[in-house]
Amino acid sequence: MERAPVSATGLVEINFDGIVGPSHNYAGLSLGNIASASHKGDPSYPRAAALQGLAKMRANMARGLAQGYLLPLPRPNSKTLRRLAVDPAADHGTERALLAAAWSASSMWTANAATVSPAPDTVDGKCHFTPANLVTMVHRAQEWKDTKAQLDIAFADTTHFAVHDAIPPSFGDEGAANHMRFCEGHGSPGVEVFVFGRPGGRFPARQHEQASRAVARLHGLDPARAVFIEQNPAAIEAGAFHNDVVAVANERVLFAHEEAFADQQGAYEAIRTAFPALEVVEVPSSAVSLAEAIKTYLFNAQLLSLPDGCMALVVPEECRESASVWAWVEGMLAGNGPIRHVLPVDVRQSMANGGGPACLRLRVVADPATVDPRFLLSEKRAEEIERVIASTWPEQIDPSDIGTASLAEAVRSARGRLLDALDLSQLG
Ligand code: SUG
Repeated sequence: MERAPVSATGLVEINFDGIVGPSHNYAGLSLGNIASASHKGDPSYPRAAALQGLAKMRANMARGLAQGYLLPLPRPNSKTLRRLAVDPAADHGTERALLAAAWSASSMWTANAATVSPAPDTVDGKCHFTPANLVTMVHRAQEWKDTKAQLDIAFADTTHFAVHDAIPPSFGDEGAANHMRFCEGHGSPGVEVFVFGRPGGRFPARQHEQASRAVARLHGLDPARAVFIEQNPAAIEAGAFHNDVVAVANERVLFAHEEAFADQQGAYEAIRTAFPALEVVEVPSSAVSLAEAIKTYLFNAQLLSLPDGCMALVVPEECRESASVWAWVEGMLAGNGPIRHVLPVDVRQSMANGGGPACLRLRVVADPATVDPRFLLSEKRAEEIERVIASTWPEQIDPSDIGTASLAEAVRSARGRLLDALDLSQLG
């Protein structure tokens, strides 16, 4: 198999996907996330969800790309239940929603786990991580300490990595979902772009400008190579609760919807000033409306550099089912642009909660030899993960199952089996 190009420093992009946890369910917890709201109360299929995610990881590994994973967090979260004084058997109203929050498998969306600044961008030459505080949503605000515990193990080598605490509230930080990096190659110095929202609209602006600026300072970025741009309030209003619902970047390419940014041309200019080689692939609203882009998650894609030097876009299957999106994709492929392949993937269980292929992964640039191997996927580990999921993940969860002692026990024991299989029981 051809391997991903290794830079002179041994740095490659490693995608760390979140393994979908055994309590995956549809509780309608995320205001402003249209898929989450519209699937509220549907039965969920955690086993199928986790296997879909694993198949995506395996497909990328088979393309010769380095692949890692992060583990599901402990659920139901007894600390959250205790701190909010929630009755574990609450059966209606706000208390029921808080109960569901403590059961959420939302850590699967690792694009919100942290912001990552690779070593070539930082003043001390280390790769920096800041876990996202996710303070806007109660079910997500409980994630960061347990996420950090995993980052501390996976990236324990302090000669190469620095893992910070989350930015304190009240500045909301949602991590890599609102961060893009431009570079000539993953191992060369990059320009980092932070996209924030301004509060005041119908839906929460989940990324605060001051959180983005604090992350850039913490990571020791060169101010001339850190760019801050505002997300289009109309995009947030239409359901783009993170920038990665309307834009994605890889190396010198920005793939964005025409209505992604508050000042579209100003945003391109600001990036180009710091990174003159910028190549923009813009999808006009006349070809794909903002609503259709959000429904299909065309931009919530993995834009990958393949070992042969081509770029491929891994999009949700839903894109192929949309006449306007697929017509645009076919036209784009027939042209001479930088994106040479478009590869649909089935992550429907995650999509129904507003999480596409890009939400499910955290991009890290590192030499795999410096990462704790227990977080790196191999075919053997994929088989073990698959075995545990197939034998212990609940097949179906109905809304009324949330809060029951029997499901709590099944979920805890399934996660425990996975930790044991991966020799990570210390995360207990
Ligand atoms: O935070 N959905 C997640 C989806 C996160 C997508 N991530 C990126 N765009 N990078 C969210 O809104 C729904 C949970 C529920 O309703 O049960 C949820 O949390």
